[in-house]
Amino acid sequence: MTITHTTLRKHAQRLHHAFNLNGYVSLPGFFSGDELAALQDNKDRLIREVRPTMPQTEVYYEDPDEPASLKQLQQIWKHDAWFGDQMTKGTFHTLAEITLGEAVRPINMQYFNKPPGIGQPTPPHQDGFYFHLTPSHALTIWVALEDVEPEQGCVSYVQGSHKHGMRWHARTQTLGFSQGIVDFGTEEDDANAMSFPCRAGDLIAHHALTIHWAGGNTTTDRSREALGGIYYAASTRENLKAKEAYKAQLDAQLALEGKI
Ligand SMILES: O=C(O)CCC(=O)C(=O)O
Repeated sequence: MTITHTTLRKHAQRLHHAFNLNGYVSLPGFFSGDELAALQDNKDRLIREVRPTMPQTEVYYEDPDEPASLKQLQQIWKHDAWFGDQMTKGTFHTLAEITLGEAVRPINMQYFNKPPGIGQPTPPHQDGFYFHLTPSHALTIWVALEDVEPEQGCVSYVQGSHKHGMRWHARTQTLGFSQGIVDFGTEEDDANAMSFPCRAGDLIAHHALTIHWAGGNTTTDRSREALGGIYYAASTRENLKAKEAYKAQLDAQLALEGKI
């Protein structure tokens, strides 16, 4: 059964505690039955009808000349009312308030895919590096839209890494995940790595400082579709100048490289 606002509130204390301890929560079967089917149908409609109307800078392909290589759609909650409701009124919002322990601001909802054979790995990173927040207190939600086995590129976390601050990041060649942790792979990273193969409808969610990554899609016939949601804790302050400067620089660089 799909998880409701009431169920989340009933278990709020336990969820908040697990999130603080581990830097993530894993909620298998968050969506099931009709609600999962609605999510998948609306994702198909989004790609078919809304994608062509979206700005180029919010639509990423593995290969810009190949429409079937779609890998990311940004800000879908602003481009589509159904996803807008999911973001602002759905259970994601309640989960964000519970885990972060305060009111939240919805920031982004994204569609993620790793097309078969060409879907690139997601480098190890901390989302807070992109957010420019003080303090770095935010939540990223990730929902599998189909079954995801390790060979399709499932997400992994370093358990407890949210307690150890921001690591040094540098530019990677991965479109949509342009920054990676430079010294990733320490003994502590390896000892605390947790991998999350998922069934369709499973949800995982992590703190802005939790180190995470995903493999590439090495299959020849399976996609790896997921939905992401980002919420900032209401008490945080955003350094908008730093964020805009970063985005303008990245967009210019990606355009020069012919990636967007
Ligand atoms: O879907 C993926 O490969 C990774 C997603 C991710 O890193 C994120 O949502 O922060």
